[in-house]
Parts: sequence; C-alpha cells; structure tokens
Amino acid sequence: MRIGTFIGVTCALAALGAATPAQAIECGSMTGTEGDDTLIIGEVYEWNAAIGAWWPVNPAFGVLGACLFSEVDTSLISTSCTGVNTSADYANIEMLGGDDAVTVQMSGIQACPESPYAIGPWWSGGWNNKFFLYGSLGEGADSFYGSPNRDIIVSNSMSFTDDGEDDLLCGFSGDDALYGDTDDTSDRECLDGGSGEDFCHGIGTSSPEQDRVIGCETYWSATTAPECFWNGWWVECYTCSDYCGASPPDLWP
Ligand SMILES: [Ca+2]
Ligand SMILES: [Ca+2]
Ligand SMILES: [Ca+2]
Ligand SMILES: [Ca+2]
Repeated sequence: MRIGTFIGVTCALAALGAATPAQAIECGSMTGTEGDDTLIIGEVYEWNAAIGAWWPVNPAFGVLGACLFSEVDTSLISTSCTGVNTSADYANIEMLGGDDAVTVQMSGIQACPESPYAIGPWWSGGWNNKFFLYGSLGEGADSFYGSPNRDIIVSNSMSFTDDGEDDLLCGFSGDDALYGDTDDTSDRECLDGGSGEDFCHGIGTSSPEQDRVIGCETYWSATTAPECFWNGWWVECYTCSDYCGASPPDLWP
C-alpha cells in the first residue's frame, strides 16, 4: 500500500466515526422531540425588572442556550457552556425524528415564549467562547445553520443510516465537519462548509454522486457540481450556498 493510500484510508475511517476531538468534554446538551422542531441557539437572557431590559443570565461569561419550538410547546434549554469553556468542549445536539431546523441567533434578543428567558446573539466576539456544536439531526428532512465556531454535525444518526430525506448542512465560519448518510440514489445532502478549513463527507456510494458540497477544503463521496432542475424550457442550477445564504437565518415563528 502506498503511503498516500494509507493516509487516505486512515482519514476515511476517522471521518466515518464523526469523532469528537480527543479529550473533548460535553458542557451541555440540546435535545429535540420526535416531531418537527425549530431550535434557535444563542446566549440566554432574563428580564431585569430593575432596568426594564433583557440582561444576560451570566454577565461575565455568557451561557449557551436555545429556544426550542416543538409541535406541542415551547421551551428554553440552558447549558453549562460559557465563555470559560475551551475549543475542546462542546454542546451536544440531538434533534431526533421529524423535519427539524437548527439555527444560530446572530443579532437581536428575542423572548422565548412560555418561559421567562430570551435568546440573544451568539457571543463569539464579546465573550470569546470557544466551544463547538456536535451532534445529529436525526431522521427527516433537516436544515442546520451552524455557529461561527466549529460544528461537527451528521444529517441523520451517528451510524450514518439512510433516512431517505434531503438534508441541508451549513457550517459558515469555523473549521467544520459535516456528514450525510448512506444511499444517495433517492435523496441527497447539501453540505456547505463556508469559511475555514472544512471537512465534508456525503457518506453515500452512488455514481454519479448525489450529495453536493461547496466550501469544503476536503470532501468525500460528494460532488461540487451544481444541482440542476428542469423548469419549463430551461434548466436552473443551484449550489448549496444558494440554500444556506450568507449567515444563519432568523427562524423565529
Ligand atoms: Ca425532531
Ligand atoms: Ca435528517
Ligand atoms: Ca461553523
Ligand atoms: Ca466553516
């Protein structure tokens, strides 16, 4: 076996584990339901009656949380991830079944209904948070709009089984690792690494490849060719970045 081949195989096996970096420590978890969810991730705020304004629950270091909209109710999720955590620490995301959307709050403070809390912008500039997001989107057609930090995200489960749906994974900035699932023949993933040194793996083995990638410095089992559709008399072609946009979208209902 040539050295190059050996390195390639080793990288592929490491990639298939969707492994967290060595000594990574989970500083929090955000879990969806088996139905359709919208998860909006940012810094947790509470109402300060004395000053009549939303105020960070942890003014010194911030607290990572999310507002979860499920089919039955709304809830505030708070984690132990703060500006004290390092780049070896991560918040675990499990969206389970259903067609889920995960986004990151980039500006503004929004009240999380049915809770006394609000979600403010991801604070990577002001609070110097280093932790990353890690997890799986579960079965169903899911959309993930990632953080400014590193995101390691799988379109279905960590076993990469086929969920028969199209998933959209957008890493934006940070060195992201984005993974699809098996069998690309009837469905496809769209993996957009954005800026940074990104790794994308479509997982499937179809030929030609159905999974699309863009902005991924290293990619496997996917194609950079645009996805094209017949639209009347002409063909319209899209890349993953057309779906991701320039930054995570505002998904507040
Ligand atoms: Ca779900
Ligand atoms: Ca999925
Ligand atoms: Ca990212
Ligand atoms: Ca990136």
